[in-house]
Amino acid sequence: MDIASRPAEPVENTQIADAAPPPQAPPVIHREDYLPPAWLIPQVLLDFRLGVDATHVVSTLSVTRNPEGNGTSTLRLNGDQIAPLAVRVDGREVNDWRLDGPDLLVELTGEAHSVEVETAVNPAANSQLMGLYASNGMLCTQCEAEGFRRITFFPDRPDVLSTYSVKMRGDKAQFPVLLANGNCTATGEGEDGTHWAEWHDPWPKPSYLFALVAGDLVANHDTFTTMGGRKVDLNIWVRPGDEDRTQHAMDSLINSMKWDEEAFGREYDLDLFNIVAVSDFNMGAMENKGLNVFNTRYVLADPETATDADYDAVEGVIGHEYFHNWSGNRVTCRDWFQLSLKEGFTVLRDQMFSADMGSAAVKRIEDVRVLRIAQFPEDSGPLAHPIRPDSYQEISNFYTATVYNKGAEVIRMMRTMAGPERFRAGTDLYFARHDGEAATCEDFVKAIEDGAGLDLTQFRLWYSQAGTPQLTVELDHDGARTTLTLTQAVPATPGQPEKQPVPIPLRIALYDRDTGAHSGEQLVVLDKDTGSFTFDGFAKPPVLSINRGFSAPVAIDFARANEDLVFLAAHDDDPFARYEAMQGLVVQYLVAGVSGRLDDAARTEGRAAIGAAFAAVIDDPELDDLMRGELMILPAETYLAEQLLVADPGAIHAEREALKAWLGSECGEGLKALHDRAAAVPYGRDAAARGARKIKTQALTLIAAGDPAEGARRALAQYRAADTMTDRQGALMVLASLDAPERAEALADFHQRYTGNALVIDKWFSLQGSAFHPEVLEHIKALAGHGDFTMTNPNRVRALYMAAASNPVAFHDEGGEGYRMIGELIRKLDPVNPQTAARFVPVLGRWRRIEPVRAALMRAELERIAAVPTLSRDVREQVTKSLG
Ligand code: 0A1
Ligand code: ZN
Repeated sequence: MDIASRPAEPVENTQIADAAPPPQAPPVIHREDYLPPAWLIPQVLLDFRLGVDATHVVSTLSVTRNPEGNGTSTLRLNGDQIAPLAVRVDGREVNDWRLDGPDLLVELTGEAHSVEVETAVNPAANSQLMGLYASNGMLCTQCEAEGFRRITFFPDRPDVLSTYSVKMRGDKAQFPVLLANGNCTATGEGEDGTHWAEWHDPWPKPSYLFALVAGDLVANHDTFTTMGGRKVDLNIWVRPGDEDRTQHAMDSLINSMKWDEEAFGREYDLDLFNIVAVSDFNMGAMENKGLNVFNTRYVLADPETATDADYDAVEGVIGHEYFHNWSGNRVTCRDWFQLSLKEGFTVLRDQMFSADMGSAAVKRIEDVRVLRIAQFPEDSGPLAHPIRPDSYQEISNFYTATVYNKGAEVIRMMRTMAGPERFRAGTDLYFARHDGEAATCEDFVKAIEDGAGLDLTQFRLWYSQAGTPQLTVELDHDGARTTLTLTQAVPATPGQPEKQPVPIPLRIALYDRDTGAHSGEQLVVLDKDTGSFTFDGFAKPPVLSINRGFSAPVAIDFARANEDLVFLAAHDDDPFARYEAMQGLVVQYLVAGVSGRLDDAARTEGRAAIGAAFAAVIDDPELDDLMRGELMILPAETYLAEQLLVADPGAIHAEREALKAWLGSECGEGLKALHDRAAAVPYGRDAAARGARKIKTQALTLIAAGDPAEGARRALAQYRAADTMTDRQGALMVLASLDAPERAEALADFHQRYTGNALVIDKWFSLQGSAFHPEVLEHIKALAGHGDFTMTNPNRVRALYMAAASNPVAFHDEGGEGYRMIGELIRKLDPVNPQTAARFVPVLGRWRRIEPVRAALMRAELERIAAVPTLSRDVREQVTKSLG
């Protein structure tokens, strides 16, 4: 039976249920329990006989006793769903090995040995996509975090660094291209149509950075000469037919290599850099040494099939993986609790790179939006954890927005406090000090402290405490003196009831109401529960611009007059603060609305202020369109829910939609003019043309909210005239939410036009899953039965169901249908791909912050999942914590 169609629920028989052992809680691993490895593996030889259904692996480890280890004679080699076919020590077969659960234990008497282990795996049956698996007839690996142990037995922990030599043999017709880490050192022909290749990676690395790829692939090839004069061959490998869609990825790679030299002094260290695109992948991409493996989504791009946002994502992920070569590979992590050491820092580096490649202002706004939508809810829910967690059951569950995005914000704060030059001195010291090592977050902080000359004693709390600090702001004006009083509270989170104040660096400016100007930005650091800062020289109360550039990842509670927000939205010279003022205006209004605090007069006043600010944004000739587009984006419903202790998602949706409709008609003429102007801008990849495309769809969304018939008419025209995916997808997105005849026509055309192009068909699923259409749940059910839907491809599963789970109309359906749908998905997907299944649990885990009727339904769904006795460790951990 196909694994995906196994019955998901236990048989309803109380006798069976009673007899079944209770589900076992997976063991908890604690950061404090770290012990150095007992044995080191300076060298690894791997010999692969490749086959899609059966791959045979011989691994030869040179094993030496670690002088810093505990002296045990037992060598523990981790395994996961593999069995040893043979074990040899110093060339002689031994039989006294034992299995301890999934691990292989071998007794060693001396100080250094050669240990050889044979295993066999079935890549075609590997639906988890961890270890060695088959994707579209090719073979590839994913080893981070603990996938290497699904290929061969090994001390699969990041502090065991080895040099790898790999030999692989396989059918030449099936696998014409054979790739591994490092450089190719020899190739040859074998018998029966086979061929082989040997690869050697001179840089010691942990097992999670191992990679192998074999398949029928073609490359876009280029070269890059490093600052030290090394000529590097660059290849982007894709399936034949996709090569014309790789140029943007190649340009992004070359830009990344150059940028890392200039911004961080980091030079590439091999003669070859390979990227391979695979269509079945659990995450975005993987930084394996010299052989990055990418989800096709972050490689393939052309104007016909990729939106401008997709182009940006390709650039950002290519940069991210490339930057890992130093922040992650040359300096790696001692243990998985240190994940943010490489991820937080590398996200910061990719954010800085993208900012330098395009509009820094827009990039900052986008990054903060992601943080608020994805990380803030995580930090205030049952799965909250510090950027350096203290414990885990399944490490895959800790590749989170907290570790990645809050991790980046924490390092960004150090940069803000040090200034760019001193921060660079700190990172230079970090790389010099720890090159070739498996380091800790503490090592990083110490290097920044020493190199940048900062005292980060108290700042370390950002690594150990979870929860988004809440900052209350008061501004008093008395005579000529202005006093700013700041109060912080770090909320309690699971396992951390008491918190200490953290240093919060805030870039601020005070605007003089009469002149409309400020006399310079300042950095204030609040490092106590409460602090006051005084300013002289203002005849009238100044207008405060605070947390400029989002200098600290905090939530701010500052009740202020609409008039001040309108002023900042129009005048602030910090683009982020301008966006923030616009958001603040809308958030204040919508939150008051859903809380029943808006009487008619306040509603009229609130709308008038928002309408005036919007009209100014639409008309402001000084604004570029990319920035105009940002200012026109209304706060997300999840972010609005985050402002409330207990949220009613239905009320939030209704209030936000009502504002959209009001804005659409109030600013209708301006929006139509904007849409017409943008539609006349010819195609280009420059900022002006991209900006025009961005506002085109923003305007269309609001026009459709105000006047659905006019919206549908314009959307269909935009769809038909589209010469880019940006315009086509934007138009289809608007149509997908409308109950209009144009909808079906455009959706059918889109599917037919892009049949066979998986990434675009993903968009087709996703657009319908995220539509605010009254029948969206029926649509999603029908799509789940569509011939193009499959549970085995994570991109397709996410396209439909992440869209559904993030769509308030579908997910928060009053009857609980959306919760049941996601619960059922988790139960069905878990046996196929637990890592991807576990990603859907946190949305249900938000139940405590949702009104009681829905909360009960969400909780019931979590309980239904928890009752499955065979749950994976991944889903079990998330569900248990979400219920607890
Ligand atoms: N290190 C990668 C993320 C990654 C983690 C786990 C994976 O397993 C499926 C894959 C990729 C990054 O930060 O890009
Ligand atoms: Zn990363």
